[in-house]
Amino acid sequence: MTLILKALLFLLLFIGKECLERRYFTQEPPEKIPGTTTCTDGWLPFEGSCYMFGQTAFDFTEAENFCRQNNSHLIHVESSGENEFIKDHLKQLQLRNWWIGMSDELIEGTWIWFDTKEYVHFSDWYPGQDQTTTEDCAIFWLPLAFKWADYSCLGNFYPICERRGTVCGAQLELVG
Ligand SMILES: [Ca+2]
Ligand SMILES: [Ca+2]
Repeated sequence: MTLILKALLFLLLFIGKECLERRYFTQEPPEKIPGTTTCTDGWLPFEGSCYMFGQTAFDFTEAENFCRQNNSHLIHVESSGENEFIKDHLKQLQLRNWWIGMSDELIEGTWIWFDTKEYVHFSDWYPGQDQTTTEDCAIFWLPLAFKWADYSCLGNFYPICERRGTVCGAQLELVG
């Protein structure tokens, strides 16, 4: 295989079609490309992740399953930037409560991400809304401007699914 063919294969495998299209076939200035998150249709990009806002209400377990069927998980909110971005977006949607992918079912008051079992570090609880023994799941709570509240995992709310997006730019530097 010639060097050129190998280089082309590398580009397609490691950068992906969407990045190439953005890089070479759009009018966007090249300096805006690095770090841009690309998502498939219907998913909202933000800082390396893609989000999908479900249109059917589920209990917590069903909501997580819905996300898994869409190659994702219920949202992990890991920074104030991510939290504010999502809350701003929720204000533009139909007014609803939305699941966050965490639980304190195993140890009351200790919140972990449901799929990875890792500790939750960032939080945005409405005061007093994280310590209820009968409420082991959490939502963006509409009446409190989407601050977080614990709630029964059997509640019926809407899923926000999150998965990794394609971040264009970094790999291009290696080739170019
Ligand atoms: Ca996240
Ligand atoms: Ca609890």
